[in-house]
Amino acid sequence: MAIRGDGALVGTVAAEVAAATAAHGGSFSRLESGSGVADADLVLTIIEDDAGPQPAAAPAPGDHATTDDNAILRGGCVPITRDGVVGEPEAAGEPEADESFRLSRDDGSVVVEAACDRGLLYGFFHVVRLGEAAFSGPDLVERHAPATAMRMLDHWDNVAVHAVMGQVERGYAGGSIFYDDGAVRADLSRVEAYARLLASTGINRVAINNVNVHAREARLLTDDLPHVARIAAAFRPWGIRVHLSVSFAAPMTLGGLDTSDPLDPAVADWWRDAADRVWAQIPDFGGFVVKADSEGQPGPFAYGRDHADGANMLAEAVAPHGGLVHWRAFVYDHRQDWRDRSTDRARAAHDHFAPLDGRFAENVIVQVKYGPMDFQVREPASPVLAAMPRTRVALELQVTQEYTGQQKHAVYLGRQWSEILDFDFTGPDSDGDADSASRIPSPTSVAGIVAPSGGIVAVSNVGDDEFWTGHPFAQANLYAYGRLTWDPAADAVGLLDEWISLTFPGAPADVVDALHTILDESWETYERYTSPLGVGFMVRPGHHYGPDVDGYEYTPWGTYHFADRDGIGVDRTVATGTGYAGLYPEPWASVYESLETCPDELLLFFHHVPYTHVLRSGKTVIQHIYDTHFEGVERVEEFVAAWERVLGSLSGDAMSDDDAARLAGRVSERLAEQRRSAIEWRDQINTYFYRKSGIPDEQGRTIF
Ligand code: GCW
Repeated sequence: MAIRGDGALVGTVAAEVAAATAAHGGSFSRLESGSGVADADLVLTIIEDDAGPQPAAAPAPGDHATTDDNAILRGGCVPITRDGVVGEPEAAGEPEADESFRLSRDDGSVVVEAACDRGLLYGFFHVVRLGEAAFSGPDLVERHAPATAMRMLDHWDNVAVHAVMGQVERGYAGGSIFYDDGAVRADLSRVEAYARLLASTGINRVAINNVNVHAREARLLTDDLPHVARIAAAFRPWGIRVHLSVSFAAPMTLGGLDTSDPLDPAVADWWRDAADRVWAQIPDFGGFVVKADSEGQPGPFAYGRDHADGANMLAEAVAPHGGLVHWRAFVYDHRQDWRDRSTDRARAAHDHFAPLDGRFAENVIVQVKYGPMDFQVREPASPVLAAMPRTRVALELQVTQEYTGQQKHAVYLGRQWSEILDFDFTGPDSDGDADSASRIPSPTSVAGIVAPSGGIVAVSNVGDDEFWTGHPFAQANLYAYGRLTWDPAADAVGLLDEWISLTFPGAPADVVDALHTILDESWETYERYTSPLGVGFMVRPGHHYGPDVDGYEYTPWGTYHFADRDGIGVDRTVATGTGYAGLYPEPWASVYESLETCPDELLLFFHHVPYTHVLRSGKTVIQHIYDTHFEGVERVEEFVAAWERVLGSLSGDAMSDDDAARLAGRVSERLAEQRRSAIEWRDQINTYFYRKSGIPDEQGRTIF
């Protein structure tokens, strides 16, 4: 193998290759730039030619596997040194535009070429992912580029253990990899390993602290900067920039001012100084993430200002450094009166943000949860994503399984994310559908809207757990998330295949089959045994695990199902309900408005119907509830059986007996809990609706 080129990340690739050849044999040479490219099975090289740097057409988003394109890639390459010093772009174009690489195979030898060191890193991981397959097959030339430059993970990690939320808010994988006992960890080796694994999936930005910024965490912005710089240094060799969540009240709580009014010049000065200090220590720092006027976090409302006022003031402070402000659209009234039927939480983000379209600065990204409520197993795509054409918007997903089984249940979310990314605002059968051959998302799909704009963000599911993610299979979610940010058109089950073959290399076919049996439709399975037909919640208040049908029904959180003896669901129609359905462009507004055309899986999100209402599937709502809840548990029983059948096949070439035993133990324990919990869900939901409706199950199964 041979590597040629300069740039900090070329060093990273060289170290990887050196370690690989030391472990597995083969030779490795590091070539001087300017030297000829050696004759080797694998050559990884930064493009060099006599013409010097040339601006070239940046590859199209999602450009992938084109065999007829020999164009040399040369976009805007912004070198970052080992210390994070950001150089001048070598060529015109957006900083970071060029993460692309070209892969060619000629008679079994592979050459990876990239204009920038980041591209070389991704090309290297691409070859690793392909394994032997990279070197076999017909000659080819492929160009690969990420669909979006913004591929981010947010951590909801607290520095100090929070009395209610713990070390990691909604974390189900042990403690934080960054913080322990009130301080940034001295040993960041776990963070280094994390950076490497994230880079291998395509992630290039990470926010390292909870969006709920408490007093201790606020100080990451000031006293702790040297420690944040250490974390940034751990991520840097892997092409990942670090961001911080900040408190809008910081000028008061940290700066001693008597206001945080975004239009007060002293406040703006304070933020400018704060930003200057951050970038002085971390020259490639990414920017700030802000949860403002949401669930008790401070924000501009206190001063009669709006979200654009707040975000733009911060944007101005970070702009001289090329920084970004991720401003979250998760804003709603969490102190609503359940008696007030006119307030609909689903409307809130749209009501707050859509009118502000066009007012946000260029370096503000409005970060929008995928659905209008809160990371439920099933929600319609948020209409906010389509409502702000003059604003940079990012899609926010949740890899941590807050409402989807908390990493106790095996729930592979890749399919949910694919469905959201593919959702086309111009309609189900529109001409704008993604062209699967070119893998370019339709510009009117969620992926097509966010890719050239604010990109994709998700809440991480990682902690200091020995399997990283609590449930070992939850690693598949982290993997698929990263890969989907790079290529939103990737097939979700195909990504599972990748994850399985990389995680269990050489695993026997029965193990691979068992993993597919468990994971392929695990999202739909979870949906079957939990809240039905898009109605959402029905979880235990506070920790959000396990069934509690009325747990949130009379609370201030705005998450109601309105079940009574006659029917269930939320009337969000324009005709008789909250009007939410009308926030979608046509044809969706009409599709959702009408009982005849509303998709079954979202029926109770949009409509209040009698239990005897007949779904498009031909079943009544009540019978659907019974059937899906019995089926859901039956499927989990199949998961358990599938796993038990392969327990003896786990250890082998790639896994020691010890590792196999630990894996088997953890997965078996989690599957047992999933089974117990699914039964609990089934029985509570079925019993609740049987008691409400008085309508028996057609099949006479046990309901209590
Ligand atoms: O889903 C809710 C969670 C909160 C979280 C909030 C948010 C960080 O229950 O724990 O707070 O969303 O997204 O801000």
